[in-house]
Amino acid sequence: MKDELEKVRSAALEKIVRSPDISQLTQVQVEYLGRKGAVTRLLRQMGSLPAEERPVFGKLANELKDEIQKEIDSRRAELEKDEIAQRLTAESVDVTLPGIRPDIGHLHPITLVFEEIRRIFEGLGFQVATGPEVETEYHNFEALNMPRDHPARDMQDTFYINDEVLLRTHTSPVQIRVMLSQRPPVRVIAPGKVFRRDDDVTHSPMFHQVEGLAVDENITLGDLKGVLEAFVHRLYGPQTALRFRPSFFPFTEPSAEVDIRCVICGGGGCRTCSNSGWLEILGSGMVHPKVFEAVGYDPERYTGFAFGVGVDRLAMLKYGIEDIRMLYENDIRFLSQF
Ligand code: 2NL
Repeated sequence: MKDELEKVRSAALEKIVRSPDISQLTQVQVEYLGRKGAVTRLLRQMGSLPAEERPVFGKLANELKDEIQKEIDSRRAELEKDEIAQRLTAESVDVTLPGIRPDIGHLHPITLVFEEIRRIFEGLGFQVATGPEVETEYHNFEALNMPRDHPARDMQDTFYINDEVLLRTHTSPVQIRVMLSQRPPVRVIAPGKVFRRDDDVTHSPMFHQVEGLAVDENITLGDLKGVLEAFVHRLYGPQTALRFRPSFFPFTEPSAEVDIRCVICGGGGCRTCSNSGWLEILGSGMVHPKVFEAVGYDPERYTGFAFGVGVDRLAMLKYGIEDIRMLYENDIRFLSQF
């Protein structure tokens, strides 16, 4: 029986040290110390021994049981330590590694310039008005003193939907709608997309415009000049020189175009200003009495000024964009620079 104990002991100790993980160690524990385990069985067989041998054998068997239990506990502690060490290596995070930068969106340069213009005119007491891009001939042309036979109407190469419906060629019809729906005083700007049948290196069939309109008693050309000067100085800096040149539009009288000192060369002459030292950025004038008549305003009582500015060109000048097509291709490498 003692030999038996020794055999069980060496086999058990061997299996304990060789257990590669906690689950196999638990199996070894069941195999030796469980209800049907080898040591348990030996203790049960004690009854068949002569009475005088029982205490000695019982003592040895219980010592063996304790020893195996002790070995299992220490092996378990060792395996647990190993497992934790392994997890620490496997799951460790190097906090010094550079992070993965998420792609974030950018505002389009046209949007940035729209926002800047809006902020400037809001500061001058103007409100933003919007309206449909698909317009009637009436709001886009008739009400603006351009009857069907008016030469300015062929000057504008227009996308027609049908005889009376078209893609707006300017945002003036938004202001016509504002005047039709409210009495003076009016101070609005109308930003948005406009459409003309032009498509070459410097023209796009869709481009962006902001128009402005102020109507009240006693609005003068001086008000027009003051507002446009404040606008240019806030957009391009207070050192920017302006000049007003007489011009013609069917919807204003008198009319003036506004040039600014070339923001690229400072007036010395370059490709952008065609060596003139000036850049044409705005058309403007005093609202024509015929326009007031069309919207039911009394031209004897009210005067007003209006202007229109192309936003695509302003954005190109502001950000040094040379090719207008960059604005419409939506190339992420271009857009992410703003
Ligand atoms: C240009 C010229 C201009 C207007 C737009 C306007 C609007 C109403 C009444 C009278 Cl409702 N005028 N708008 C006036 C003068 C010029 O734009 O070259 N834009 C880029």
